Amino acid sequence: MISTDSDPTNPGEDGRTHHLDVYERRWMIASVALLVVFAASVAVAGFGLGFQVPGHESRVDPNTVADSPPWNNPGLRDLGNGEYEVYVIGRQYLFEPNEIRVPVGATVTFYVTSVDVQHGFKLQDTNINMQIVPGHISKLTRTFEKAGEFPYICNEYCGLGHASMAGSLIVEAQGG
Ligand SMILES: [Cu+2]
Repeated sequence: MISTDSDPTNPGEDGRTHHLDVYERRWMIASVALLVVFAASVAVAGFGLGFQVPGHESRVDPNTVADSPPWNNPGLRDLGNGEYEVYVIGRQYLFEPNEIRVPVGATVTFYVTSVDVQHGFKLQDTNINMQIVPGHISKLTRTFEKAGEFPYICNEYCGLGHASMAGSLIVEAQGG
C-alpha cells in the first residue's frame, strides 16, 4: 500500500513513502516460508529419498522409431556388472517385450516410448510409473534386490484394448 504522506527520510517511487500493512507483511512472510518448505521437501525427496522424475531422455519420431536401433529390437541389454537396459515399445494394445527376466540385484534402466497414442508404464509394487508420450523417450532406473514377479501395466487409457495391455518383469533368484 502506498501512503501519500510524504516522508523525506524514506522516499519511494515518485517521492512517496511505502507503507506495508502488518497483515500484508505477515502473509508475505508466510508465503515465502511455504515456498522454502516446498523447495526443501522436493530436495529431500529427490536427493534423500531417491525419488525420480521420468526423464525425457530424447525425442524421436513415433512413425519411424520402431525401425531403427535399438528400438527395432526391443528388450533387454546386459551391460555387465549387474547393469541392464531395457527398451520397451508401447503400442495399442501391447508392450514389446511383454516379458523381461533379470537376476536378483540387477540395476535396470527402463527406456520406454510409444509408436501411436499416449500410454502409461506402471511397474507394480515399485515407484516406476511413467507417462509414455509418442515422440518422447521416458527413462527411469531401479535396482531389484528381491526375487519376484513385477507386472507392468498401461495406466493411461489408450483405447478399447487398454485393459489387456500388460507385461511382466521377472526377477530371478541366483543359482536356483
Ligand atoms: Cu492403455
